[in-house]
Amino acid sequence: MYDLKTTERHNISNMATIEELKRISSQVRRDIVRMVTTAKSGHPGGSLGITDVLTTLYFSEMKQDPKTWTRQAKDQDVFILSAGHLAPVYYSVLARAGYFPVSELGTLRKFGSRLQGHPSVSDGLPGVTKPSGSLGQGLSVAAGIALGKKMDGTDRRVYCLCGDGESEEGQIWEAGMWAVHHKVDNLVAFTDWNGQQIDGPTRTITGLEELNEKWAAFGWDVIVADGHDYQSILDAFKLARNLNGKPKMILFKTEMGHGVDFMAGTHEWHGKAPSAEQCEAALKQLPETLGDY
Ligand SMILES: Cc1ncc(C[n+]2csc(CCOP(=O)(O)OP(=O)(O)O)c2C)c(N)n1
Repeated sequence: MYDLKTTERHNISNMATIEELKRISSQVRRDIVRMVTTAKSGHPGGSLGITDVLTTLYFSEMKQDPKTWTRQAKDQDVFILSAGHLAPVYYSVLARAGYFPVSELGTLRKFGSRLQGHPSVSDGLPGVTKPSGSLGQGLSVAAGIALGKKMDGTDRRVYCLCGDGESEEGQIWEAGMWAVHHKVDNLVAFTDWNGQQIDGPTRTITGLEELNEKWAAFGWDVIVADGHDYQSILDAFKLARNLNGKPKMILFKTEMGHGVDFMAGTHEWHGKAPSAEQCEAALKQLPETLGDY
C-alpha cells in the first residue's frame, strides 16, 4: 500500500500546470452548479468532490485526444465513469477539454439533449465510451477493455472512476478478482472516497472505511491520495503508471460538495438541485475563469 503523504514528489512537465488545473476546476465547479440548477435535478455533491481529480486526469494525465477520439481508438487511453450519476462533472470536463461545445452544457437532462442524467452512448456524445448509471458495472467493462488493449499489444491504459457507496455492489469485487487473476496492470481504477453515499455516511450503511485494506487483500496495488491536492493527485497517477504486474486502485480522499460551503461534507447534496438563490450563493464562492457557457 502506498500513502502519498510519504512518497517522493515529482515534477510535472508539459501538461497543465497546477495553477491552470485550479482555474479549470473552478470553472468546472461553476458549470456543475449552474447545470444542475437549470435542470432542477441532478447530482452536484459527488461531482463537486471529484472535480479536482477528473480535471487533472483530462488535462494532465490521460493520453486521449478530443480531435481524434472514437470509442474504438486503439492508440488512446480510455476513461470509464462507473459512478454514472457523476455525469455533471464528466460533461463539464469533457466540454472544457474540447470534446463538444460548452454551450451544450445548458441542455443537461432536457428532452433531446445528448447530456442525459446519466451518460449514454446512443446519443453520440463525444468522449463517452460506455453508458452508466446502474452502479457497479463500469469496473468490469474497464477491466475487459484494458485486457483487450494488452492483447492488442498497445501500452494504453484504462482509467475507471468508482464511488465508495458504489463499492457496496458485489460486481465491483468480482471485477477486482478477475483483473488480478488476468494481471490487468494497465487498469488504473480510482475511487471517490468521500465517505458518503445517497443515504448517509458509508460507515453507517455497510462499514466501508477500510477500503484500502480491502483492495490490498484482493491483490491490487493500492495508493491513497488527497483528492483536493493537485500535487498529490499527479503523484498518485504517476505512481500508478510506474507500477507493473497488478491492477491499481487509487483511493482519493475527497469531500463531497467541495468548494461550496453549504454543500460541503454532507450527503444531503448527493442528488438535489440548488434553488436560484443557493446557486447565486454558490457561484460567489467559485471564480469564473474560462467564461460561463
Ligand atoms: C444498481 C444501482 N443501485 C442503486 C442506485 C441508486 N444510487 C445512485 S447513486 C447511489 C449512491 C452512490 O454512492 P457513491 O458511489 O458514494 O456516490 P456519492 O454519493 O459519493 O456521489 C445510489 C445508491 C443506482 N444508480 N444503481
